[in-house]
Amino acid sequence: MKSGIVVALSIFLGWSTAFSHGDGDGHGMGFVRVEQAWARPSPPMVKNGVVYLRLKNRSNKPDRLLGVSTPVAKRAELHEHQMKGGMAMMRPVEGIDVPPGALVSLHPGGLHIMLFDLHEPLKAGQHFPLSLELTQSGRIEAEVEVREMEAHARKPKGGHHGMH
Ligand SMILES: [Cu+2]
Repeated sequence: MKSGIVVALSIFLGWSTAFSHGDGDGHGMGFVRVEQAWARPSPPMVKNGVVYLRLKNRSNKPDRLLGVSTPVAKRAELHEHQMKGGMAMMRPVEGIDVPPGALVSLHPGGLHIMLFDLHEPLKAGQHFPLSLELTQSGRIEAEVEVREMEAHARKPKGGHHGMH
């Protein structure tokens, strides 16, 4: 019984190590990986920005995103969008759960990362670093690409409210 558990654990550890070696960036402990991090360009007078990304949990342990920070903004918050009385509102969330094996998507109209007090406008083509703090994975460094949203990512009819 006991040896069965040890074998299973070592298989899991070997598996996760193999993956973290293939990551390229090799940051963090390799539980959760950041994919497709991007931000919209910000107009010159707008001091806020928004970041979208995907969190892939390759482990069998639950993880949770607790917070983010970046040198390009004074403050960053985890937000979610909600429909309230037919209007899209957003509010801060304390954390974002990343269950074992899950791919959690932060995308327009849903969960997102809000940047406050940008030091400079975000320009298309620019890249900037983003630090993510998770309970299991610890600190992960990601790179965010500034770009326009792809046409297929959103339905053409807007009715979009707010600064996103
Ligand atoms: Cu927001």
